[in-house]
Amino acid sequence: MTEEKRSCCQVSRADLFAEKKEDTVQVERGQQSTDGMVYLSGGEFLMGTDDEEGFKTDGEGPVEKVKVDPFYIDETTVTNQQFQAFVKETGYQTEAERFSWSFVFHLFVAKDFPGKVQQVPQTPWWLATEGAYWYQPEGEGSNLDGRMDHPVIHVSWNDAIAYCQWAGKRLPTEAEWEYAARGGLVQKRFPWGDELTPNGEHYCNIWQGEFPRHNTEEDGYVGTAPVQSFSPNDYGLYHMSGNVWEWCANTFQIDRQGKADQEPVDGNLLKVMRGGSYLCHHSYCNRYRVAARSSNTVESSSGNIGFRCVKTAN
Ligand SMILES: [Cu+2]
Repeated sequence: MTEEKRSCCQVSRADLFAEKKEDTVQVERGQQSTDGMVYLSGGEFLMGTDDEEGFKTDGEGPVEKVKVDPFYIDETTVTNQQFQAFVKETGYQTEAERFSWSFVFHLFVAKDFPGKVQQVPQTPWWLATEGAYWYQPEGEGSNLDGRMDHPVIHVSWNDAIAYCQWAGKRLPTEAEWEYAARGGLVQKRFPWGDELTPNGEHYCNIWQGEFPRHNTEEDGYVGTAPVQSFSPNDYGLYHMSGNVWEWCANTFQIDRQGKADQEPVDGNLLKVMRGGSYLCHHSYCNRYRVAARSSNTVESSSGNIGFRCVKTAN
């Protein structure tokens, strides 16, 4: 995995010096329900890919038979609306708030933005933006008007865990995530098949045009899209490719058998992220394929990372 390949759409707090305020909130369980979730019966499936275009250095292969137990999974990623309900009830403060900044893609930061902005050296299209957090995704002066049905962003793995705790749910394991994303199809590139745009139609929210400056918006979006836009896969799940990266429960290991544990980065474990985001483009990262993998530290957050929850079925 070269630096350039890694960096187009993934950025980590470990890339910059960062200090944060202590957490004071104890999250308690709220109401529990399986509304908006799909029941999946589980079973064996073929995980990963041995395809030429797959990134061997990411551990996309070898293809292996993996079994998952029955579970419920959110049809969509967690929305701003849902996350707001969680925050209102618990007073939870996200890590972006405690660090007082998060990573925003450069095109979304206002030219006359009054706050502090710091460019990430290797990935100058990522700006550590003062005051950016889920409720004001582009920093001070921005808001969620018209975006309550968009995925919540600027949430770290730790934030996602806190939300899950409150919702009586959990993050999917990587295997559960991929099983769900494949929607019953066997060894296809995308949740809907092998072709990116069947009949010229867009099935996901990724980048078109010249990264990182010009997005032609052919799919209708530069940034996040509402969580129910585009067609769901055959399991009724939306945006398993594109829109926002989704946190998974497990620690990232190149070797999925667990023989080669990933070393912590600055003392932080790396957690798996799947699905790719609105910034993914074939020429740069090609990680909107269903077998593609990425990772990040538990306290990292950016404008293209979100999550969905699952629940064990019993
Ligand atoms: Cu990408």
